[in-house]
Amino acid sequence: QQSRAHSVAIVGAPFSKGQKRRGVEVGPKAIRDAGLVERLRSLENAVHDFGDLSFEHLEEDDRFMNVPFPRTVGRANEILSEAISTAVGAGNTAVMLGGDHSLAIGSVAGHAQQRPDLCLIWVDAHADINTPMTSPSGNLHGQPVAFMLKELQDKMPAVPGFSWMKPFLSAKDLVYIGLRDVDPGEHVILKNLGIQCFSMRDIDRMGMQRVMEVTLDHLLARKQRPIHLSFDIDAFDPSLAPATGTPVNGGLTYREGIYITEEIHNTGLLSAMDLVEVNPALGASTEAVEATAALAVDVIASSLGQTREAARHRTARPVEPR
Ligand code: Z70
Ligand code: MN
Ligand code: MN
Ligand code: MN
Repeated sequence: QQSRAHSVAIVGAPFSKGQKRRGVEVGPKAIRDAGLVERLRSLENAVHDFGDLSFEHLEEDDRFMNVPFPRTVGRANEILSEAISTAVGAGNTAVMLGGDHSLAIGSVAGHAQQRPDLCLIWVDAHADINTPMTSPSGNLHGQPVAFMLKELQDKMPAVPGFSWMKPFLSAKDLVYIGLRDVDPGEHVILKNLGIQCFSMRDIDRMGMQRVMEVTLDHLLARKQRPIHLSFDIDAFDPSLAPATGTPVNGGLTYREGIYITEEIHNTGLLSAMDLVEVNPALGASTEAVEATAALAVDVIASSLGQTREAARHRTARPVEPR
């Protein structure tokens, strides 16, 4: 099944209210401008570009605890969840282009509506599992996983804007890769719930090949099921992905990042993915922004069948021996 073409739906989510820096709402445009659609088509995928969603700006949206714009973020995620649910329900592999990582709430929730048995691979420098009580910043892009987990239900207050959703994911169905900036409250949650995490230190010790073996075994050994990949570009080292809001030194190499996505593609189970936190306003130069967006395209293409072993051609066929 490795060579079968996929039907891919691209959903742009130009949204930034899950954090405080402007510019990440231009991420979808930067990733498209870097040639995403053409690249995916060159891999023999049927590509349906749903365009960019338009999100409402809510005038009345007071802080909840220390969380800014809760209703605006909640409503954007509700809209996104419907788009992803529709895209997956129509038989596509959904690709959500962020936007900040708060959008994973809607993306994974919409995916789970169609595929309740999904599992989640979260590639990020950060765990994004703060609750409004543990969050040092209040920013919702540092909290999306807490909204998803059933085990955190009694630790989560009723954040305005999120009454459309219920927690739907079990802690055992989640694996983190690339962590290196975890808040104290997050660390307590990860330990208490026994979540499978591979920090950059673990990657240094084990190597990425073993990390992916254990990851896929953890999630799939009992039964094959759909994978949601939520990929924060800041998982990469800032030298590779400078145009992002919260760069943290000591990140993934290009080869480690692409190995993750190749292994996920090879399962044949990727059902939806996010590529978030590309912020074109934060690169030091045009080149820095373009390099970050090009890396995002490589991550998505590799998740959807681009290999380092052999290029694919859309029309050319192997020459028949005479
Ligand atoms: C911090 C917080 C975060 C991304 C920063 C940072 C979270 N743990 N996530 N950049 N993508 O504010 O909760
Ligand atoms: Mn394939
Ligand atoms: Mn993140
Ligand atoms: Mn991050």
